[in-house]
Parts: sequence; C-alpha cells; structure tokens
Amino acid sequence: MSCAVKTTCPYCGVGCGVIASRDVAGGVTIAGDPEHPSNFGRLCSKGSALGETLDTAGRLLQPMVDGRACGWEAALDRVADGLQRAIREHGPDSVAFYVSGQLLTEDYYVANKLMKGFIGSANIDTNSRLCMSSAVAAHKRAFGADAVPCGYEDLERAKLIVLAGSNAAWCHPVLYQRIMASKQQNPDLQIVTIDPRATPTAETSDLHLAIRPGSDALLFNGLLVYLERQGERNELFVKQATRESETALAVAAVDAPDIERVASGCGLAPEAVERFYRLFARTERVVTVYSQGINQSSSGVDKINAIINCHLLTGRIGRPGMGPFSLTGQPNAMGGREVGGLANQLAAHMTLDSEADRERVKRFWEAPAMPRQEGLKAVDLFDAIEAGRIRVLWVMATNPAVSLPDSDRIRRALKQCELVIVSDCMAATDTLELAHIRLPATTWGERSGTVTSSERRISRQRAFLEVPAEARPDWWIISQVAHRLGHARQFPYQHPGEIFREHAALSGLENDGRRAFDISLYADLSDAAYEALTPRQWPLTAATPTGTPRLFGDGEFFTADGRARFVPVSPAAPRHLPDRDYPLTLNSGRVRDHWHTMTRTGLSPRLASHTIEPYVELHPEDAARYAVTEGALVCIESSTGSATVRARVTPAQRPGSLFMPMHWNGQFAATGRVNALLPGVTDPLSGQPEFKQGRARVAERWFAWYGFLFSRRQLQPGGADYWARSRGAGFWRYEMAGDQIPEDWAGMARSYLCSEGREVGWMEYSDRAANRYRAARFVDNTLESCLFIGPDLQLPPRDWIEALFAKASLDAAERASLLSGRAPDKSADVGRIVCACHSIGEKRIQEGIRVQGLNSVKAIAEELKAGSGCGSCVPEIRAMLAAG
Ligand SMILES: Nc1nc2c(c(=O)[nH]1)N[C@H]1C(S)=C(S)[C@@H](COP(=O)(O)OP(=O)(O)OC[C@H]3O[C@@H](n4cnc5c(=O)[nH]c(N)nc54)[C@H](O)[C@@H]3O)O[C@H]1N2
Ligand SMILES: Nc1nc2c(c(=O)[nH]1)N[C@H]1C(S)=C(S)[C@@H](COP(=O)(O)OP(=O)(O)OC[C@H]3O[C@@H](n4cnc5c(=O)[nH]c(N)nc54)[C@H](O)[C@@H]3O)O[C@H]1N2
Ligand code: SF4
Ligand SMILES: [Mo]
Repeated sequence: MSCAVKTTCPYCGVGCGVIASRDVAGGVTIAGDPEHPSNFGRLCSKGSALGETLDTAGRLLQPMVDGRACGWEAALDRVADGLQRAIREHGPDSVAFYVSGQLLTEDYYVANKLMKGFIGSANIDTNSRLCMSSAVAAHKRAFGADAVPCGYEDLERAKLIVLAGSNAAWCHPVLYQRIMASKQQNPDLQIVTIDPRATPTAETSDLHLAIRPGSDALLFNGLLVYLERQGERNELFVKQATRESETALAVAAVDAPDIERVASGCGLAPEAVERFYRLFARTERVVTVYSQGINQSSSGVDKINAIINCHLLTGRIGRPGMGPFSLTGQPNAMGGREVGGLANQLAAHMTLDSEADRERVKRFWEAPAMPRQEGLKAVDLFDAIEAGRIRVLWVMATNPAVSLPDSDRIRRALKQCELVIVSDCMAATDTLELAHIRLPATTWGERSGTVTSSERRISRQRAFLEVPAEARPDWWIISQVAHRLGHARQFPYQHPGEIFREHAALSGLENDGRRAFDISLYADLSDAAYEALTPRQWPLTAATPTGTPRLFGDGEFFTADGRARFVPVSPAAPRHLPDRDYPLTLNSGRVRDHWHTMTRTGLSPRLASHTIEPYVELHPEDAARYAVTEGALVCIESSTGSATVRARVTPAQRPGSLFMPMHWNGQFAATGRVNALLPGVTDPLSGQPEFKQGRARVAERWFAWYGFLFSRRQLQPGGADYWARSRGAGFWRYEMAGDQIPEDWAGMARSYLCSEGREVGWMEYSDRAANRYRAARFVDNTLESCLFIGPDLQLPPRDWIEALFAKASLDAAERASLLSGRAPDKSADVGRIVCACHSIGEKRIQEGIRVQGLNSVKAIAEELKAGSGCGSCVPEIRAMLAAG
C-alpha cells in the first residue's frame, strides 16, 4: 500500500506541484504533479532529488538554550522573558524579527501580527528584502499596488520573451523548460537574454546582450526613446490609462538620445542594441521577465520602472502574452508580501502610513498597539543590532550570517546582540552557531500551509511525514510566545487553516476593490475545503471564484486616479565603481543544483556532484592579466573581506567581471562566502542590497600542499587552511590545501581517518622528499576512507575513487590503484557531473560528441541517457554541442 499526497516544491517561486508517495517501508517517492498548472508534471533537478533530503540526520530536534537541550516550556518562557524585558526597559523597537520567504503564509501572518499589532513595533523584516523589495517598490510606483500583471501562460503566448538579469535555465528551470517547449512548437518565438555573463540561459537564447554590469536602466531608457520615435506609442492607452509619459520620455532622452550612446554606455555593439530594439518594436506580444540581475542593485527600483515604462508606452500590459513579469525567487516570496512581512508594509496590502489602514487592521486584530512608522529594513536592522539599539533578535527560516552583505560584520553584530533566537529545522548553520536559543521547526514534508508562486497562484504544502522528535510548526512556536506575552485570546490557533481564513477575511475587509490582494473567497473556508484547496491565482473573490490569470485587462490600476504611472528614470552607475585597488566587478548568484546556503541540497549526492567547491569565474584576459590558472586556488579580496576559492577561467565571463556563487558557507568550506566580500550598499528606495556589482581583486594563492580526502563519515578537516566538503553517494568528499607541511603525514592522516578504536586495515604510501602521501583505510575489506596529498594541483582524478565506495569489497588491483594514485581503467574517469539524474560526466558527453558523433540533445539522451531525466542539464548539453 502506498499513500500519495499532493504538495508544492519548497524551492523556487515557480511553485511546482509535487506528489509525494510513501510506501509501507517508509520510503518516499517524489514525482511532478501532472495536474498542477505550474509544472504539469515536470520537476527540475532540485525538485526531483527532494527524496534524498528527507533524512532527519543533522536536524535540530530539541529546543536548546545556551547550548543545552531543554523542553519547549522552558525555551518558550526564555524567549518571552527576553522579549518582555527588552520591551519593558527599552521600548518595543528594541526587539526585531528577521523572517523569510520560505515560511508558509500562515507562519508569516502570525509573525507579522505579533510584531506589528501586539509588540507594537514594525521591526519585522525578511530575506525578501534581499530579493523582491525593489520589485515591490517599483510595482507600487507604477501600478499603485504590489501586483504582478502576468501569469506563466503569458510566456507561452508571447512572441518575444526578454529575460533581463535572469538565469531562468538554472533558477526557474521548469518555467524555462515551458518556454523552450513553447519555442519548439512556435519557432517564431524569440528570446533575448540580457546578462553580463553567457549563462546557460543566454547561450540558448536568440540574442544575448552581454551588458556592462549595472547599465540596464540606460538600455531600457534607450528602448523607450526608440519606441516613441518609431511611432509605437499606444496613443489611446497612454492617454486614458497612464500619466507622466512625457516627463519619462524627456528624462530618458537625456542619456539615451540614440542607439550609439546607449551601445557605448552599455558596452554593447550598436547592431545588437538595434536588433533588440527592432524586435521589441515590431512584436506586440512581448513579456519582459526580470530577476536579481535587475533587482539586486543600488538603483534596482528605477531599473524596473524603466522596464515597465516601455510596456506602458506600447500598452503591452494586461493582455494575453504581454507584460512586465517579475519572477519571485523563494517558494513564498509572494505570500510574504501578501501578509505584509516587510518592515514598510502592514498586512493584506495595507500600509503603515495610512491612518485608515492602521485603524482597520488594529480593529480586526483587536490589537493593543500599532506602529505609525516603518520598521528597519534588513541591512539597517543589523546596523541597529551592531549599534546596540536592537537587543533581542528572532530569526526564522533564513541564514543571515551567510546571505546578508558584509557578512563578517553581520556575524560581529550577532555576537554582540544580547539575545539571539533562531528557529530552524537544521542543527548546524552559520547563524545557529551564534544563537542563544535554538528552536526546532518542522520543515517541508512535515509542515502544512500555503505558498504563493510568481504568478500569484496559491498552492498547498501538505504534510506527508511524521513530525520528528520535538520539532514544531513555526506558526505554533510564534503563537506560544504570543500566549506568554499575554495574548492567548488573539492567537488561539490550533490548525493552519484557521490562520488562513483569518488572513483571507482581512484581505476582504472593507476592500472596495482598491486593494489588489483580495482572497475573500476563502474567508469562510471549511477545514475540509482548506485540505482540498486547489492551486488558483488571486484575486479570488465571489466575482472571481476560479481566480484571475491576468491583471489590468480593463486599463484600471490601483493608484488613486486609477491610472498607471510612468516613472522618469535617470540611470545611475553601481555605487562602487572598480578602482585601482579593486579593479574588478564582483557579481554573484546561483548554481543549478544548490539552494542558497545548502542546508538541504548539500545533503543530496546527486545535487552536490554538479558543483563540489566554491569557485570564481573570470575571463581568460583577466586570468592572463592577474596570472591566474584554471583550477588553481585564488584569493579574492575586497574592502570588507576575503575568500579563497577555485578559479574557473571561461570566456562566458565578461572581461573585468568576476562571478562567485552565493551558496558556500562555514558548514561547507573554510572561506567560500561571497558575502564576506560584498558591502551593505542598498537601493535608497527599496533597501535591497547591491549583490551583483561589488568590487574586488584576485590573486593566485599557493599552498605548501594540496590534497583530497574521501570518507564515509563526516569529518572536521583540521590542519587544512583551505577545505571544501561535498556529499557523494555513501561518502563525504573534502578538497583541501595547507600552508604548512605537517611534521608527520601519517599522524595527520590518522587524525582524520581513525576515530574509533576498532581494528582496521590501513595502507599508506609516502614519499617525504616529493611531499606525496597517500593512505587508505578499510573496514571489512570495504573502503572506509582515503587521503591523497601532493605538492601541487596535479592530483589524481577523483571519479574512479568515488566508484570504489560503491563496492562491497575491493580486489588487490583496486587496492593497489589507491596507493599508486592511478585508475586501473581510464574509462572510469567521467569528469565533472553534468546530468545529475543519471550521473553522466562532462568527459563522457564530450567523448560522445567527438568520438561517437552524437550531434543533438536527443542523440545524447538516447545513447548516453544524459538529459533524459529532469531536463535541467539540457542547456549545458546544448552549450557543449555548440562548442563541439
Ligand atoms: N538553482 C537555484 N535556483 C534558485 C535559487 C537557488 O538558490 N538555486 N534561488 C531562488 C531565489 S530566492 C531567487 S531570488 C532566484 C534568482 O534567480 P536569478 O535572478 O535568475 O539568479 P541569479 O543567479 O541571482 O542572478 C541572475 C543573473 O543576473 C546577472 N546579472 C548580474 N549583474 C547584472 C546586470 O548588471 N544586468 C543584468 N541584466 N544582469 C546581471 C547574473 O550574471 C546572473 O546570471 O532563483 C531562485 N531559484
Ligand atoms: N551575494 C549574494 N547574496 C545573496 C543573494 C545573491 O544573489 N548574492 N541572493 C539573496 C536572496 S535573493 C535570497 S532569497 C537570500 C536567501 O538566503 P537565506 O534565506 O539566508 O538562505 P537559505 O539557505 O534558504 O536559508 C533558509 C534557512 O531556513 C531553514 N529552514 C528550512 N525550512 C524551514 C522551516 O520550515 N522553518 C524554519 N524555521 N526554518 C526552515 C533552512 O535550514 C535554512 O537555514 O540570499 C540573498 N543573498
Ligand atoms: S522549478 Fe524546480 S525548484 Fe522550482 S519549484 Fe519547480 S521543481 Fe521546485
Ligand atoms: Mo531570493
């Protein structure tokens, strides 16, 4: 017997439907939900590997106070006491919550209600500040509300899709697959990608504009001017439905009078700019998608408005297949905006600066308090912690010690904070290490509630696993603290459905159509109907019971006069320009198979195999200029910190720019955090940090020894100055390097390899003069661990060693190969894993292309299986085919 539960993927904002089935033995099978309108059965590599991340090993399973496990009563009392004392002595603004777009709507609603209505401060901000806040601010300026006009269907109905600052092939893979499928059916569909890097998304587009970092506003201002000159203005729409077009056009023309000026400012060829402009001008059905390459900027709000201006001028909004489309990152980034989880929002799209809104929410909540002013935005909030103005901080479902800019400083702030409370499902994160109180939360598979995707679609996450040990849902934890603060009556929740109903009722309260977010249809939902809820797009009201696929079809916006606003935009350079000390632009972002700080994806051997180490990408010209070789370890330095990572030299990078992934942290590498290098510079309107345009320098870093270690147990690689750990199938892999040659290699090896007193087989090879050392340890003839050390980067390939861990026993040749450092059979070396579903390596695919003459994605899938699983690696395979 098996039991199947429909739920939603906990990763990106595409919001794919997942069917989780449990068999009697407790095993879980994960599949895409064919009926879910986000994915129609598809899942990307991360979604399909969810089953590998459900183990309770590594989980936080008991509340802990000052490093000691204790019961919930004691932990909750301590949280409430800490909050109460600070509020009594220093006022409500001396406490803060820092929450997350990975909370469920119900958790988020309760956290916001407690802080704003009952503690009486607006000091609740969220990691969505780092992600969506520029989009929120730009939408409000243009549309009068934080409302996303489009849906995924519009991407399929478009004739031109512009992807600005989005690496959708890796970051919104199922949506990208839908785009590619639609291109196959409709070869006329054109895709333009605007990104300084040649990402897998860019490489599979019809046109790639490798723009100068940070210059997008100029490009879109130029487009606005061009559209006007070409007579593409939608006269009727502009006249009836908008305001300020003339000012926006006049301001745009100052810096972008013609294509040549735009091209030189954006570092592009005039022909490429013209091709983009012409495509845009002549295609009625165009969707402009934007993501972090636009949002994460010190002028992100303006950039988004520059994009929206072009859609307003042409009236390409509110109709099928067209519109500006902000993709959300986290599974519930949109839900957080609905409940008002940002410090400058109230709840249900109401605002703190409106007396009427404050009064309405206060009355509805029966709240004793309500702040009149905005709270502190994430970066300012941590400044206030450092300055001692905030004394108690409660972090939920986010890892700020890694993900906030200037992260060394964030760590200092957390260290000196009087009381740090962290709710997380994992036991070890960089932020938890700095917490006084640790509260074990339930996580995906155990928790129940709702999330809202990029296209305003509300879907259910449903539990299908037992709750382990003392873990509890976030809404329960927050409500219990509210009880202890004296608010039991207003936080009576026993079930997330009750919270959802309350949230829905508030959204409809005295909402005469002026507030975009209205899900009043659900205000009286029964528990059974909440259980059975199917995915629908808000607004959801009595008039729109099946949902609203598209907004603004009637040309009515949410501003006081109902008209959309053009916003005049003067392009601004990134706040920090490269200078003599730090000549390179530092860009950062995501890899295909990891999620943020890797607390979940880092546990999956399949996902970890795609990228095993933190790295920096740089262009061959810069590699030559700064004497950096491919595969070397390099030190990246900035005005705020440094990191040591592996160098990847690639023409996909723009000369003058570096790219580092955001994922690595203290749990997975010694010094791989890109945010140690990025300063806390933000957009003055949204408070969103400029994560894409820091500045840095690079230099190769030489070590006295290099090595790697494979072990079935997780180890602490003490003695290594550089290390990075990754999960393999049945083992952990450590890449290492050290500044000092140890007195005794065998002693060092023993300290890593032998922890228990059992009798073990042990083999070693040592060449002291050449600084080469190899050791392997066997338990009952199976390989338990092995260590390889050498004086330079010329270490043996790792792939065949991985294969040895899958074997129940090793023969004499295999044992000997471990000590000689040579694979017994050359074909065992498959190279870096490209296809995570079938573990197919780069070298195997290259060989297929060159030797077997496989010349299409289809041929490779049929012959090698690579690309035939979830499809996330198809863009990379295409790029390999193109490279030949
Ligand atoms: N695999 C994976 N997928 C994810 C996530 C993950 O951690 N891993 N996280 C999710 C989350 S929360 C988010 S917010 C989304 C983010 O999704 P994306 O925004 O698509 O991802 P990023 O890699 O942050 O950045 C996108 C691109 O912006 C480019 N860029 C940098 N500077 C500029 C510039 O000046 N102009 C332009 N036009 N582009 C620029 C970068 O080179 C990068 O390729 O991904 C979501 N999906
Ligand atoms: N340099 C650079 N920095 C960036 C970015 C970038 O592009 N470049 N992107 C930014 C963006 S867009 C984002 S969204 C952030 C993301 O950054 P974070 O939010 O810091 O990253 P996560 O690893 O997703 O952290 C989520 C935490 O919640 C825990 N968790 C999971 N499920 C639950 C649950 O149900 N309850 C609780 N209480 N905890 C849970 C996880 O174990 C994990 O510790 O990073 C930002 N930082
Ligand atoms: S695209 Fe992938 S990560 Fe995003 S929701 Fe779908 S399966 Fe999950
Ligand atoms: Mo994000």
